[in-house]
Amino acid sequence: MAAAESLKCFRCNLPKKTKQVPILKDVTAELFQKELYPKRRPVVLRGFDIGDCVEKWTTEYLIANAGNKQVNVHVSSTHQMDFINKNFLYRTLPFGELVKRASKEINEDYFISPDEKYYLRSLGDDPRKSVADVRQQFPHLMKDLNIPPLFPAENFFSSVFRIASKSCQLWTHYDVMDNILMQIRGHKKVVLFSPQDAHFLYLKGDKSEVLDIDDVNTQNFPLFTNATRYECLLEPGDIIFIPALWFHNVISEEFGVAVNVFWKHLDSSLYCQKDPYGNKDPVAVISAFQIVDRAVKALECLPKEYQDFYGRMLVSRIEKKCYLKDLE
Ligand code: AKG
Repeated sequence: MAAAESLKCFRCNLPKKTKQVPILKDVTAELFQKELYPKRRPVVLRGFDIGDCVEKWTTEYLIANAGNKQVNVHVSSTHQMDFINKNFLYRTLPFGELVKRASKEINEDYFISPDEKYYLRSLGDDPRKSVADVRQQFPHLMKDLNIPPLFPAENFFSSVFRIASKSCQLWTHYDVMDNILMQIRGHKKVVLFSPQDAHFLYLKGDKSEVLDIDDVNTQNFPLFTNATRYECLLEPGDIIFIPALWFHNVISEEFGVAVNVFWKHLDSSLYCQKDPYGNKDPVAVISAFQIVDRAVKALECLPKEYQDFYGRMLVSRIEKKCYLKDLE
């Protein structure tokens, strides 16, 4: 009985619907651009030639070819990184030392504890001003990586190294630009949620407050189970296309090395111009948020039940005018 109850309990805090992200083999760049990209759905491309990195990038090779470069790393005592409550430290390490430590589960040299977890999202050389581009920052390694021509070269925004200890989990978030994530070493579980499910995800800015998406606290997050979960397991050599605004959460099943590339899908003028990380909402959205804040403030002079009623009217006005009608 106890076992049955715990099984029931385990099931009822998972999303009601889970779908697999399609894994397509031997898709050409032309087919991707013509047929898949316009659908704006996540898809895994398997068998695409991303270069020799998949065979060559052993820990020793990575250390030998980029060992001295200083990188800024997230270090955490737990595998589940939490940006909202910041349960990690930022520390600077030479790239080679990061690779050495992240590829092991227990380290002699550490900041918090021997089993601490490391996560690198590489930045530009001047993080406040310049955009990350692995081709400039790691030239000796990047001769082994082909960035596939899946988007117009002039729309390129940034390319970023993602290096993670085994079991490291990155919080659920969305990006404002289109993105391909190329998995080079290790397997990575990627879970995605559609932008249309944003209201089930308990957002703080671009991040979800729900950290443990595999065992959700339904008391704190009762609506989360209504979100449809899309998932896949990336193998070395796989590319996943993550369209802008699709939420994603990743878990590295082993020591993981990946590179992702962001590009602009909208006209350049629509993006925030001073945004080296490429994670600010489009300019029009920033002003829309300010207008909504003003609208909410304007209602504050009314009693609570009037605020509730007119708040709902505002929501349905936005729903009527902005929501897409023909959703799957
Ligand atoms: C992205 O591709 O935007 C990610 O957040 C990927 C994170 C990772 O692979 O570690």
